[in-house]
Amino acid sequence: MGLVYLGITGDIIHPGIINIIQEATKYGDVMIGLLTDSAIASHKRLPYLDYGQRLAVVEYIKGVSRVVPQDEWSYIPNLRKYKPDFIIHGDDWKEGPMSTLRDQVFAVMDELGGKVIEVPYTKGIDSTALSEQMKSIGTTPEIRLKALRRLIAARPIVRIMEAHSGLSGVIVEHASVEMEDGIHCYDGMWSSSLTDSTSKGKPDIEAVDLTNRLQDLTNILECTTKPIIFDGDTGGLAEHFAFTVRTLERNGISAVIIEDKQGLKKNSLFGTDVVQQLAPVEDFCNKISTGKRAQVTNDFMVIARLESLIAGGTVDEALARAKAYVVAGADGIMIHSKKKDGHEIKDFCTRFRELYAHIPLVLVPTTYNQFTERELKAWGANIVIYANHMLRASYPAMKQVAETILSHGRSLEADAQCMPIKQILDLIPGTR
Ligand code: SPV
Ligand code: MG
Repeated sequence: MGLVYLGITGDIIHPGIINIIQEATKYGDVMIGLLTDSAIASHKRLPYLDYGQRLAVVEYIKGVSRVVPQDEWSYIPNLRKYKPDFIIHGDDWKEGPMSTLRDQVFAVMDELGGKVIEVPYTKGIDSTALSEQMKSIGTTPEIRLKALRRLIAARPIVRIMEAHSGLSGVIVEHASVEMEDGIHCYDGMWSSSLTDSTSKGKPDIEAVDLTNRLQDLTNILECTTKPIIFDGDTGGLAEHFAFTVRTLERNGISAVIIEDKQGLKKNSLFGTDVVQQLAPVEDFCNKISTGKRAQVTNDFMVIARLESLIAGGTVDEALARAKAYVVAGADGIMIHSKKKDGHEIKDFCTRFRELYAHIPLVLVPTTYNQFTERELKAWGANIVIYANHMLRASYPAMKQVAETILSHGRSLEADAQCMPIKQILDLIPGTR
């Protein structure tokens, strides 16, 4: 009898896993390598339960002798560390993206003098399929709210996409692309003041009130599970901001970002002719700390957005404000710029990281969009927000179809520019 290693996520315990554990006990003591949140998030969506909750379940499964953390997606570092006599795995890894890892595991076990045991995959049950079913069940405000902090801890960089309606939320929720390093998907949604107001044909001047914006949010909340960051504009008066924080929190929103402008708020990406006044530092600090005092949970985040660079200020000025906002209790900093070259943003990020190793840093690379997420991460960013792309994509597509129908006096020619009726009927569960 020897030591048998089994790596699992342990988010959904199903008969397929119990079957493998039972099989493993025939070879010796079963050591579970429980994948950490960051190991899972490097390849898939974040598990529903955090590591501690999963550990509490897995260590009581009959047949399990010991549970150790597996910090990487690959089993190899733990195989080298614990040198088990066996590793056991379902035989479903023979094909598909896991097959490379399988080859590596065979090579390492051979080198260590151990064996690989493959058990027939339990048909009809696998955690990926179950996770898809769980998505259709939905989430709770509490789980959704907490998810952003978990993602910041688990992902190299958290990827957020704008959503302004239920339908754009559905796209953000489900969009995924299989890449060499795993499945890429969006981690959450940005509720943008610009796209919320534009989709109503109104200007982005804090004119669309909170009640109105919450109606859009409710539609998104009803058909998605991923965390949401709310664009809180200036936050209004501190007294109003306290109410906004509570309302957002109650709805399961993870974070609000407020910007340090004063007077009539204009969108930051306007030309240089629009000069926006910055709020006095103490006033904005007071707003941040009023928001922090108002929140009920420990997990909600108030993120302070610096408009110094937009207003023509220097990186030094922005850093001075960032320090004051952190002292006032900000859970994160967003630095904004409309310059294309990204120099000042990179400079700010590097210097901010020298001051604060762990305070989350948010970037909105709408103008400096030549930089990849990998590069922004290297500068020190934790969250990247694609702030308006769903709305900007939909407008030209709708306009083109409207004009095509006008120029032909019928809709036949526009069909190629539209999704098929069958597809739209299948898109939303329950339509058929
Ligand atoms: C928004 O999306 O409304 C924002 C980001 O505030 S920006 O438009 O870049 O100012
Ligand atoms: Mg905005």
